[in-house]
Amino acid sequence: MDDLKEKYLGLIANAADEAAIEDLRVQAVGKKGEISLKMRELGKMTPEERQVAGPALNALKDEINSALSAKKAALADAALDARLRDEWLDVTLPSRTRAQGTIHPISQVTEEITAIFADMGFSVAEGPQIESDWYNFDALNIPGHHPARAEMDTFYTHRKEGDNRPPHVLRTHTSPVQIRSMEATGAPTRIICPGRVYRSDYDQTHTPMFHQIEGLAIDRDISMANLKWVLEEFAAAFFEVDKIEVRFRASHFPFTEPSAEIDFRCSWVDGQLKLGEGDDWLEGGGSGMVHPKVLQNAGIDPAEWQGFAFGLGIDRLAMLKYGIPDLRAFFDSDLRWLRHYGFNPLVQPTLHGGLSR
Ligand code: 2NL
Repeated sequence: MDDLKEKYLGLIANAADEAAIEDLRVQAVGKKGEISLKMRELGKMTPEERQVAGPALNALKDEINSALSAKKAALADAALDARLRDEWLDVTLPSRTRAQGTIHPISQVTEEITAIFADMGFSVAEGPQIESDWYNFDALNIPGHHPARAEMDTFYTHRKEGDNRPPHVLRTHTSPVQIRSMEATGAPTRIICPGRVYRSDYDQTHTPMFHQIEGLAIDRDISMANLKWVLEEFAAAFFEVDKIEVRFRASHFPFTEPSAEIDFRCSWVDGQLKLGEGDDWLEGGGSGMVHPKVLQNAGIDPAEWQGFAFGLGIDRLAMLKYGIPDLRAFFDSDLRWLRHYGFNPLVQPTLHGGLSR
């Protein structure tokens, strides 16, 4: 029995892995293992012999079993240690400073605008780019016969032969996102909706896909004065100047009443645009107080709530801020252009760290 004990404890101590441990377990204490066979011999012994050999064999079996599990645990620990050593990674190392790609100016400007409005308490809402005609037009007080539908040069999808439901459209503005958001969360609300929009138009200043950002603030006593302040705060932060004057020009949109075109004070000296000073005005977008019918269509009671909305062209803002002359180049995917106008992907635009460094 001492020989058996020495043999197996030695083998267990030298086992290389968990598979070897399992082999040894079968060999020693498995059903047909060496110790088990010895136990079967107990039957042939005299009662006196059995009284000595029985407990001794049981003790040996226990000892081998605990040696097996101790070695198994030690091997598992060693395997884990080895894995942790292999997979070690120095997370304190700085990132690579020369990244492969650059951030597209439209993504950069969208992030900059988002940072500015987030600071004023607006959250970002997104929605589908393929819309029903209800969300894109009717809910916004643009009925079927309204010239705005034709003016928008809408892209329509096809219906199957015989399906007379109105076709879906590629959204012509991000307003449908605001309708969906009002339906979902009700009033009060403060959101901006950046995203791709589509109109069938292509020349020096128009591409069939472009980017818009709309803003919406609904509460019990929101006014055009709040709108003007928000736009002035936005423009000063975006163009990185101390102060900018906003001018409202009377306008008309079916979804706002009253409606105003947004102009920013600027100067052009030697072809160089400067914002916040001078005697010129730069067209910035459209705005107004949300039409009561639009609030109603979005499930908000216009007797209790009112608010402003505005729409800005992201691509145009990017061209103005970064001196990009041709709109169409935005979507050419020319690597030389992208490297020239692109932004460092490791620098996030923030109000405290700077928008465009
Ligand atoms: C423009 C004009 C505008 C809006 C967008 C809006 C959205 C809802 C309700 C009312 Cl849900 N209005 N959006 C309002 C006025 C103007 O955009 O020329 N954008 C570049």
